[in-house]
Amino acid sequence: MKCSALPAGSRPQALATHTSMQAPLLLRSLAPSVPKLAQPAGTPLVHSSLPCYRKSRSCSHLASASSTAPGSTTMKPQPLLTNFIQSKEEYDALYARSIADPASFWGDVAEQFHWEKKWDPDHHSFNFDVTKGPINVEWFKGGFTNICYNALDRHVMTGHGNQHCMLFEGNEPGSDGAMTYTQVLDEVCRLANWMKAQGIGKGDCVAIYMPMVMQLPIAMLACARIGAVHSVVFGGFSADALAGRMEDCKARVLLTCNGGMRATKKIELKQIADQAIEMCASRGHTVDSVLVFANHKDGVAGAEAAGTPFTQGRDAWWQPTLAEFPALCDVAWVPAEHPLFLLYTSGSTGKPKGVLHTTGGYMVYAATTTKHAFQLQPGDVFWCTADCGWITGHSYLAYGPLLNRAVSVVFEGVPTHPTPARSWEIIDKYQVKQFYTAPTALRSLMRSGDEWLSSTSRQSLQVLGTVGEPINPEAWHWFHDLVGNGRCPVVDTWWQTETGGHMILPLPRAWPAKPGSATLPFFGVEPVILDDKGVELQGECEGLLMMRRPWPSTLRSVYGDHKRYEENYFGPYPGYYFTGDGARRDKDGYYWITGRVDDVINVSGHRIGTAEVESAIAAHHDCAEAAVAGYEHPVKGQGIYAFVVLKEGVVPNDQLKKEMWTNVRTTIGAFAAPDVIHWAPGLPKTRSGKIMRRVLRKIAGGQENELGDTSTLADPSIVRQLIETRN
Ligand code: 6R9
Repeated sequence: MKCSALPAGSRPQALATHTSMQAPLLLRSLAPSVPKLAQPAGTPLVHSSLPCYRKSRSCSHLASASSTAPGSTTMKPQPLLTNFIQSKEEYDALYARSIADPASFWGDVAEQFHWEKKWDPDHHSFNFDVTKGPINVEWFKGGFTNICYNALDRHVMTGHGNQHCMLFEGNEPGSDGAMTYTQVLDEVCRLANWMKAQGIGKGDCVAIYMPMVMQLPIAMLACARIGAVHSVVFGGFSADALAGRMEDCKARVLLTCNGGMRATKKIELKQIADQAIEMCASRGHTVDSVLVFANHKDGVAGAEAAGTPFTQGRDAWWQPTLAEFPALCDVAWVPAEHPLFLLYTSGSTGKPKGVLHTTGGYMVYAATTTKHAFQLQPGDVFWCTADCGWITGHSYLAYGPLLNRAVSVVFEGVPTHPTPARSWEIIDKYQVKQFYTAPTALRSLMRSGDEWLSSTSRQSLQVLGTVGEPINPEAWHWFHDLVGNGRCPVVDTWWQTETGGHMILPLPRAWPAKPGSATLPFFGVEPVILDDKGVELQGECEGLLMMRRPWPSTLRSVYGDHKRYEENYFGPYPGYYFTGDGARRDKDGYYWITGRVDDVINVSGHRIGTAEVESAIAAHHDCAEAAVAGYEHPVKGQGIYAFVVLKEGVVPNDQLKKEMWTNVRTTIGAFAAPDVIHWAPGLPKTRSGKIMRRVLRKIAGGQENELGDTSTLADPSIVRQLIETRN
């Protein structure tokens, strides 16, 4: 990995001037315009004139970053949550404070970060009740900061530039690399400067479509550095899905890659990206600039020789292009509520929603949960196996670990390649202390046999974590007893794209776990269980999981559709955020997530809306109607079961099945392809024409004895026909 820095003292090259600055995009309107920072007499803003990074190398600026914030002349409160939680009693006391006075609680936690300007004393406000006006959430009002500065510059400035920031493990054993904090900062600055040269500024949206290489978190950080808003699209999404997302957020710049290997499969990302750009163009949206990282052992030459498509004038190769840009770039100080990123996620209806997170609250919450969930200390080697295309990769591979000055492992491959011992070998190779993965991955490794663990020690491990779906007790025990040799707590973290960070989880060694339960809420999180009439249940109970108040990384909007945000999350039960999950609370107050209560399927920890799969199948000319349900799957958690009604006269056959299956792969991505296609004579509908999904779920799961009342169906006989035609 070549990441040379400019020699100390050398002058940054002049940046290209932008004669063609684009008109401000919509996102800009979400953020208040940046006022000139008030500068109280006698407290000079150290970072106001020179590029921050350049200063970061100057010894005269090694003073504590936060001491430069205006207002810091007064006595500083003691930062909160700097030490790990030792006991349930300690947690109880802090939790009570976080609920009684959230503004002062999170204000004290936020003291650990650099704020170019401190937040106002009354920085927090919210409304969760649609009947009382627009839904809004605000944290750290009045404060200005930058998450990239906090994740990188802050550590370089305090003398940790030579510490590893990321360790890269390629698809094939032996292909690896590493970057220090200084090297990452250099690369981030070069990329930020390139984006500025494309006219990208505060509030502009940049699309990122890359495999798991270090340049993916780098791309996210570079956007954040200049106040641009990133929208990472998972590399497993199809051209259609990428196009829809780029169009929705009006991304003019795409950061991508020639491709890569996943196990033995070649992924041609650039080809897919090109198709997506064409689709956008045909619908009137132009992507002007594409930066292509050459992910090949022979760099650009190798990627070119492998036939990567390239459009002159629009495309540029990452490595040679960025080498021309300076490794110094000013930080854009943004208001705490400035948009940081969009991440599209599936809901129960309509197209995927662009979940919007903002800067200050997300930063404080992602960093604090990372630290306490995993007892993470600076310099720890932390491995989160999630892809940055999902929220887990955002919060716990990129931002959370780097904000804590950890060493984050970036793994391009899959845990079963070349053998199911790969994860354990990587843990030993890098002496990983915290390992965070998904139950589906554990189940698949468990099935491969315990013998794959025997050649590794995994002695470095201290904390194990899971996310994405409920973990079955068997997998929990396998993880705890075998992978962690019974030494490491297992942290089952329940949270969502919308929550930005962990919500319910056991803090390691602070209270006893119960396999399958995420246990207790994190600080500031107030879960409520409602019955379906909206009545709050107390004590031991089961019902709908809601949140009574915001936490700092609450989603702030659905991009471009605040109404949908209000209706979706706050409409069903005014006064609460609706998670879409069901939960049970036991006698100890522990929460047990029972799964989605809406039409979202969770396949291998990936959320897929039934509506999205249905519309991809229904796009086939021979399909009259389709309905999709989830069913229990031994490895994936849930599988996708599609009931398909063919048009009159069409004879069902395997070729048709294949075509419909392919439709889903090309519209959404391979991970959403149905496991079962059932040729259905009809669908169970009420007299008002609503599909009775409860019945379909039971049939898909083979639970025909638990169908419940079907008397309200327009044609109750359809149920028997469906059971008979199931193969
Ligand atoms: C982080 C993430 C969110 C949905 C969520 C729930 C399920 C996540 C879980 C869990 C039980 C856990 N989920 N973690 N269910 N136990 N520890 O996965 O975000 O992709 O938005 O999915 O995943 O159903 O509502 P996202």
